[in-house]
Amino acid sequence: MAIEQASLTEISDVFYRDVQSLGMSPLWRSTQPGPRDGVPAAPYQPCHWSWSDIERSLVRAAAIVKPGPEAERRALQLCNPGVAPSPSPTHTLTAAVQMVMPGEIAPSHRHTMAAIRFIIQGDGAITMVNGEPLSMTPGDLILTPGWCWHGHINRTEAPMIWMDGLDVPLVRSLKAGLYEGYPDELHPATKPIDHSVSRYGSGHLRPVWEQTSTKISPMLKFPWAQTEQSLRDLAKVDSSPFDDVAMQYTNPSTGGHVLPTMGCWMQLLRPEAHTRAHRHSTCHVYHVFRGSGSTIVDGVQIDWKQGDFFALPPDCWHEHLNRSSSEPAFLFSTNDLPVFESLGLYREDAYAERDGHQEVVASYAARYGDSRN
Ligand code: 1HN
Repeated sequence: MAIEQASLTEISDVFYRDVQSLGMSPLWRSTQPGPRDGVPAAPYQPCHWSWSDIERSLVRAAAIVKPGPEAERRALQLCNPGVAPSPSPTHTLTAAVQMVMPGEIAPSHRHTMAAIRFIIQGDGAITMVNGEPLSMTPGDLILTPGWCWHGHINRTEAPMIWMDGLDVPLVRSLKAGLYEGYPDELHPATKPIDHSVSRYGSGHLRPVWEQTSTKISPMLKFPWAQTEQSLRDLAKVDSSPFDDVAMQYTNPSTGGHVLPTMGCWMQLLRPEAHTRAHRHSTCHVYHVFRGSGSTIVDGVQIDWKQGDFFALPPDCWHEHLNRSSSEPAFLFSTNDLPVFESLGLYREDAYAERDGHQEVVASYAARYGDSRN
């Protein structure tokens, strides 16, 4: 018996060595691609960045580097230790905060990675996207689809600050990243300012001679005034139990997402709103455009105020609160929803216990405060 067992062990050892050397791997020894009980769980931590840290760091960066040959962009990437070493807030999305000082030019380049910009501070600087000059005002969303030439110029008297969101980690994982610098400083304007807003900006009308639908929104800027009005109008008639008054920016040619890899939302949390918790397979990076409140993520409370950023990993339970009794909160967010929808991977569950509200077990500072050190 002992001899038989020993020889079986020997035979299997030889087998495993042989299949490995032949470029094969026994499936029964591979780990499963997800939780074995079929219950989703957040694979990494959420993360929070305060506006005071970001703004102070941008001011310091302005004294150290100028956009141009030494630093193509003066942008600080938001890094979640949960996805390190990727310098990103989630495993699919990059987020950065960029500052362009008066008189500065961030030279044109293009890459296969797509970008969105949400304007935070300043008024009137220009992003040039494939020959279309787009003027920037706080609350505007501006798109830079993949492989479009883009550069930034600030001819105003004040610093211009915005959020950059990109699909860099996703495109990198697909080994589809390509980059090219423009041979001159700024790719020139070939269209009038805000050209695509003039064509499609009404939101519900399009030129009759335009019949084509494209996966990339032909409208490259979504002005704040219209966004705010749409949210205030929707608030009068409807809301979501999980996101309160939330709207997705839409591609006017399809009604779908603005880009194939990134979706964008603006959310109005009404005074004293407290949403029910849910979880979904997508991840989201939030910027607090206006107001203050909290988001409870897997029982951990993240308190946020104007200018802050926070990132939600996939499959975390989360619910939002606006604690003000008089002021609305406006949350901008970007997400990887289009990828999940087009691949048929989107899942969502409502939190069934405690009337849809989680028990708060820790503050973000107590749970993760030291995680960046
Ligand atoms: C980029 O190209 C810009 O063009 C901003 O303004 C931020 C972050 C990561 C990778 C590329 C820009 C970026 C970026």
